[in-house]
Amino acid sequence: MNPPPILPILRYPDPRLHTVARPVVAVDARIRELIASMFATMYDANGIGLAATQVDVHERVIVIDVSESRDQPLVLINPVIEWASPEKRKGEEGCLSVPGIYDGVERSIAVRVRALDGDGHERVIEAEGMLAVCMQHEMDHLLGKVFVEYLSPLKQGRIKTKLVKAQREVQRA
Ligand code: GNR
Ligand code: NI
Repeated sequence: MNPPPILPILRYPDPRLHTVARPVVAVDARIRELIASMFATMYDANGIGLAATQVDVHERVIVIDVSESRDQPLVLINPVIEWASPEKRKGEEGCLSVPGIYDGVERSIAVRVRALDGDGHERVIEAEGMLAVCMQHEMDHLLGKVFVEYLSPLKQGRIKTKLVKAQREVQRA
């Protein structure tokens, strides 16, 4: 078996990040290969999560690892939020698709999510802390939503300008 390829990550304000992902129809070899590539890509970029949307695949697949040791992989296919705590907290977020930008976003402090795992088995995950934040951030990606859309239009505009400029500079180099 070849090592899974590291995939290019779409960068905000790429319009493809606003695509709504479709449900996975069957957890087959193609999906398992996508998952392996997504983990390789996430670990390579030192991220704690990655949604398929970010690698330009518009199907409902998420990989997560919030562990310090980078050895607690979690796969969420066709995830549904069954319950979200009414209590919310504002925490600093970043995104591999919005490099170098960090800002506060309000999220439910706890969630219960139903999803299929990498073997296609249904699982229910109860999460709080960083895992709860990450699951909500990744499920937003599958709906075409990037965390900066929670910020003021002024901040969004500044972030767009900054990233477009940075992208132009790396293309010139
Ligand atoms: O690596 C990531 N870190 C992070 C930090 C705070 C809140 C959310 C995240 S998710 C992010 C990886 C990513 O962009 N996933 O979509
Ligand atoms: Ni992200």
